[in-house]
Amino acid sequence: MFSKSHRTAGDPPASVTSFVLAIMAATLAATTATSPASAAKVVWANNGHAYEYVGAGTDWASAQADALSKGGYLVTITSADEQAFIYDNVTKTGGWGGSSDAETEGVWKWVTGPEAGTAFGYSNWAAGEPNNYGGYEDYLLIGPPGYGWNDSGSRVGDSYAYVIEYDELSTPGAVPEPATWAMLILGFGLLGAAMRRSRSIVRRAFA
Ligand SMILES: [Ca+2]
Ligand SMILES: [Ca+2]
Repeated sequence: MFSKSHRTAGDPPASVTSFVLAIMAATLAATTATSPASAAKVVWANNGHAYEYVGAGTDWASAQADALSKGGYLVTITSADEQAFIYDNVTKTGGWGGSSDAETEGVWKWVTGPEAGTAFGYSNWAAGEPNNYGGYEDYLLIGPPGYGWNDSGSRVGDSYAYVIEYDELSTPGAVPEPATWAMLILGFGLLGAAMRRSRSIVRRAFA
């Protein structure tokens, strides 16, 4: 009797422990495998940033609003290497990027992300661009490889895909979503209860 209880000191019943751990492991595995937010993101090892191509066309302001709502920003391409990575891994057709000359015509700068307010170092304008065609082109539209960047407008009909850049998601999908946290908290709670029950069995045996 005594030796049997003593053997379980500080150690919850194996069946309960393994059950709880199985719930927690399954929850983590399911999140990692099925998180839709991570499916389209690609991480560039050079800066740890994640890039996401959104194929649904929209105007520049709506694209930036969507990027912000997701915790990112319209992409800022500040080196030939970053441009090459995007062409090779994110999109070959391009889309809106985070630059504008809306504030002062002809003065292009980054207006999104950590580079907001800074002038271009690297640029990839297509031949003859930016040309402010029609007098209304104030937003950066990344063109395909071999062409380059164009300035485009934000009128109805100026509807394009876009690229979102994320600074904080060097391992997208690794951050458990709220439902997962609830399951993990439940799991830890059950584990704690099992351990307390085990200790009370031991105390009763000693009493
Ligand atoms: Ca960037
Ligand atoms: Ca243009």
